[in-house]
Amino acid sequence: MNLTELGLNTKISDSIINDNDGFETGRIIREHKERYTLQSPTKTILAEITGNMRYSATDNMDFPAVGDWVKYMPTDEKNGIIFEIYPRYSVLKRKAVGSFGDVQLIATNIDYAFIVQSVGQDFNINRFERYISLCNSGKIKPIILLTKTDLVSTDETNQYISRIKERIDDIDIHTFSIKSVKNIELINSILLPYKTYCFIGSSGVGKSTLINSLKDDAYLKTQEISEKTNKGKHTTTHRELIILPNKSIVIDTPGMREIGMAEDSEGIDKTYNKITELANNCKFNDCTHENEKGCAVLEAISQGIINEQALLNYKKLKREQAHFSSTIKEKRDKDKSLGKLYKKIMNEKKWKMR
Ligand SMILES: Nc1nc2c(ncn2[C@@H]2O[C@H](COP(=O)(O)OP(=O)(O)OP(=O)(O)O)[C@@H](O)[C@H]2O)c(=O)[nH]1
Ligand SMILES: [Mg+2]
Ligand SMILES: [Zn+2]
Repeated sequence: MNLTELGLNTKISDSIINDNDGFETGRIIREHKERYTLQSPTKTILAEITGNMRYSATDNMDFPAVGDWVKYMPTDEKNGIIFEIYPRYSVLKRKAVGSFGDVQLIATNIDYAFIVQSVGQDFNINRFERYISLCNSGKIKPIILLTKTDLVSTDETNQYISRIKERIDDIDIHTFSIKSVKNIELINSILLPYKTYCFIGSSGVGKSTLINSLKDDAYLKTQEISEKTNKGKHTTTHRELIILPNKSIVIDTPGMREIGMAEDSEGIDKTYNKITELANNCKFNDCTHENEKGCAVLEAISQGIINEQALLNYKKLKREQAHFSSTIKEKRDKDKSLGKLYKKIMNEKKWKMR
């Protein structure tokens, strides 16, 4: 295996410095609690970060994530220490669940993300737009993948596709069923060698099943969804990077319940580019597109150019993003004043010790 086979490309190779002083280059392929499995051309290493990295970290972005390229030093054949995370060219992140003003990194240095939903109860266009916004924020090209199409008729599958197209343009949409050899072959041919793909979506939609079908062995654990709730049982618990026989690189992720917007609003604007462009023509600069006179967005809705549901979802995502930005600012201010307080105490201590 060489670095290209691990997904190294020109977007990352420029920042990698090979100074031959005992350091090596690897890619994070699995994340454990405070430990990381990394892959180099010759070794699979279980690594920890340096104490310095840990203490200087201000948020989750400063810790390694699956997909990261790192500079590490092996301590023996199986263990090592990570000294540096090379700059990421793309980042998939969301608002961390249940914590105040923090983000969670899902994966990094990804070229494409398959946003997976199964036909039936899981299908939700608002959620597609959420995921697409995260991809657009993180400079990742989104692809829609509709799974379990064996459960419905071809007509119904086509209806699902039309419903997506009514709301979202400029996106590739693929359908998949594990029961169709043709479908498996098609996905196999779509995946390009040395490119990195991430699979994201709710639990039970068949992410791991699909990835297994592209491998020569059933490597990932899969599990039937609950009969009672019709939902997945959160079978995948770790994010994991896998190199497929077709030389593409895929990252399997655990099913997500919440896909909260992080601080970046450009991703939302790009997802709803029709709305953001039209908003420039609104009479008032601070138009909320609620009921103002001369609102170009509302006008477009009445003409059927924009879907009303899309506008509602756009506003919701924007509100969430704004709320998150203000909590993160509050947190940073708090951290700053805590830092000042700490410095003051330490200074006083120094005085006393003199
Ligand atoms: N009918 C049908 N069932 C499928 C298909 N793909 C997957 N399944 C089933 O759906 C269930 C869940 O599949 P998984 O691959 O574990 O789902 P997952 O998305 O990885 O779920 P998490 O790991 O929990 O996020 C399993 O019982 C699969 O056999 C499909 O194309 N058709
Ligand atoms: Mg899974
Ligand atoms: Zn307006």
